[in-house]
Amino acid sequence: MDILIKEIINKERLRQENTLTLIPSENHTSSAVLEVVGSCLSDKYAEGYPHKRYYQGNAVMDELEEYVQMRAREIFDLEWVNVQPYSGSPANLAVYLAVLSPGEKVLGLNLSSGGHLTHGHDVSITGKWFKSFKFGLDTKGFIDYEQMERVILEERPKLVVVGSTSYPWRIDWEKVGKITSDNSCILLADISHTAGLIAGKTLLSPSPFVDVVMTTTHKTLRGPRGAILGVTKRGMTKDSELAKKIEKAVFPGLQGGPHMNTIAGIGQALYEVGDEGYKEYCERVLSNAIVLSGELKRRGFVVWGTDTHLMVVDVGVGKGREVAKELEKVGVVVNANTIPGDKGTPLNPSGIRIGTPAITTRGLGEEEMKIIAEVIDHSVNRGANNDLLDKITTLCKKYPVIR
Ligand code: DSN
Repeated sequence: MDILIKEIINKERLRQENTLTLIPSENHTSSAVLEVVGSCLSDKYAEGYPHKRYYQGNAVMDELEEYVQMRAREIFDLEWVNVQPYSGSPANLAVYLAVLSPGEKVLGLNLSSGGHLTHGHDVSITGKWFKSFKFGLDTKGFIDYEQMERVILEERPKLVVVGSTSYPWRIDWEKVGKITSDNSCILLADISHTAGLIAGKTLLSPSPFVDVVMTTTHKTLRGPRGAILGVTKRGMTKDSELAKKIEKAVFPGLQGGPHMNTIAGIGQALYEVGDEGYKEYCERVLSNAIVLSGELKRRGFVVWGTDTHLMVVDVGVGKGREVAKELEKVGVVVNANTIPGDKGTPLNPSGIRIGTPAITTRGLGEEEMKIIAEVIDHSVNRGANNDLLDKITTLCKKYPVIR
């Protein structure tokens, strides 16, 4: 192996082991997932779909893809799935391509309210090539469902995207489902952040209430970096051609050969949903987040959230990035994030986003959340110091990343 690459991998492994990952979209995969992703499956071109490939030698790949599709359909209660998207952004874009023509209307959650770039933000192709409308939050920091309904009635978007990247509360899928129940629009649920908790049945599945489901596979789900797209029974009823349109949009519309090693890794992660202990992992992700947000509030922080795996903490106007850097010095890895009504800038927002999936995978529990809250409090208010670093190092040693 290239000695430099080997050293880099080793440095990153040590970084992960010696710090606590509190970025809510990151996690630690099992050694089985890593092994599968690094296997000979990486060598095979399999453009097309099972039994409709453009290359010979794909009987084994057909078997693999159909097997992973079956698991994904069952776990997420979907009528049809596609496991080929390279990641969340191309997966969302495939739905736009399937449902909209350039210039047609889409509605999504504002970036500053916790939405994602691919939900129609101006700098994304989804906001540049399509006419994008937004909904936001009410005065209490919850999704403003009335505003969502009002914009739908006024603008009649053909696609409504509901999901988030930093919105910390559960989404009322039943309510969103009712608002979008007629055939004038397709409702896409982007469950990238919560998919693992939905798979574990700790959070409610949106599938009965929405038309299309998209999830990345590497966040709470603990798989490799990839994505799954699915059409629900409701989606099939609204448009019997929807699955076919999305299938064509993924390949040949947007992608070439699927990454079969990643698809197998997704299959492995879905298999692990059945592991003894998976349900407990999901419940502890939530209880850890609730305890951590409670402890931070008790210490005087203004915290947005939570009843999910993540929260956003107000650290002062424009100070998110500075605070995230200070926390990294004591081994606490978070990212700067906007808070509702942020008076900072997108580059220098006023919050930090914190999530519990990766530290829960390592085994940390409620007592450790209290220590993390103390370290965050002291680092933010008095600056990083060696005592704080020692506290985090002790936790890292006690709860190693198990591969
Ligand atoms: N980058 C992901 C996240 O951190 O939530 C979303 O794409």
